[in-house]
Amino acid sequence: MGTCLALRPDDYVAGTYRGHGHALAKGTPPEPLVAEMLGRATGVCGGRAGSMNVVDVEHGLIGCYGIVGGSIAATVGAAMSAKRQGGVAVAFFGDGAVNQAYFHECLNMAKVLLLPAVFVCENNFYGEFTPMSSVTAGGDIAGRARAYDMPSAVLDGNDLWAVYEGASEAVERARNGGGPTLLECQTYRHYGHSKSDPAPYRPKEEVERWLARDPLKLARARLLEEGVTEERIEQTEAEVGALIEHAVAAALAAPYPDPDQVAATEYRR
Ligand SMILES: Cc1ncc(C[n+]2csc(CCOP(=O)(O)OP(=O)(O)O)c2C)c(N)n1
Ligand SMILES: [Mg+2]
Repeated sequence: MGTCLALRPDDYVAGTYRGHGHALAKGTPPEPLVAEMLGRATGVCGGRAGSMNVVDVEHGLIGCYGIVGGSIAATVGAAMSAKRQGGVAVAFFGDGAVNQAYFHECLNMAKVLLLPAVFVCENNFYGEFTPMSSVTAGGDIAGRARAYDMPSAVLDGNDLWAVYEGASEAVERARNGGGPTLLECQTYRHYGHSKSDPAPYRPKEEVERWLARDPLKLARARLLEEGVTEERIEQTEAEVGALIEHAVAAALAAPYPDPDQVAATEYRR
């Protein structure tokens, strides 16, 4: 959310298999997004992409990728196009993607071509069941940008304002011809890797420390501090809750795509 607040509607983003938040933040309305998650014909991809591979080009979401790090390569391609149009392309990916070959290929190419790209690593310190520190030589993700003479920053990924400020700087640099940036946003998974993972491999103290820093709790505290009233926050929460409930009900009532309709499998802008 913090990153997308720094973008224009026609900028590009690519997300991960945890891409629903990326889609919402970039402007995909909840109704066709939920319908896509449930495989319905009213989904943003006609129910053919499903939960992990949502695409919404109309809102600049060039794709969400079930392949770890797929967003990085797609973003470099989008940034080549964005460069001609004055736009910016952003890749979201996990700590698990930074040891893949194409992370390095793409950062190198983005810098050599001075592309308007922002690489946003959502470092939640685990890739499935594996601690980041045990598979990432050096342990310093942002520091890898130095090898490419690329600006980088470590941000508090649970602080909306910190991410917005860091992303704004990177996006402006990209838009003004200053080339790519690598941002490492440090955060945490509230649950296991997926709903079937109880995550017993994470130390209790570590989980408690991070849950106390829930980004929503932090944002609420900051808003109250800045003079936004409790009533206003509750009203917004109720409005958002109603929007989501409506989207879920509409999706559940919608039909599945017709498998005989070949046209339904094709993407049309
Ligand atoms: C190329 C590739 N290798 C392996 C997988 C299996 N896989 C799915 S999620 C995941 C963990 C990725 O961790 P990270 O990038 O840190 O993202 P997180 O789930 O923590 O957000 C793995 C290994 C995959 N989807 N793609
Ligand atoms: Mg991770």
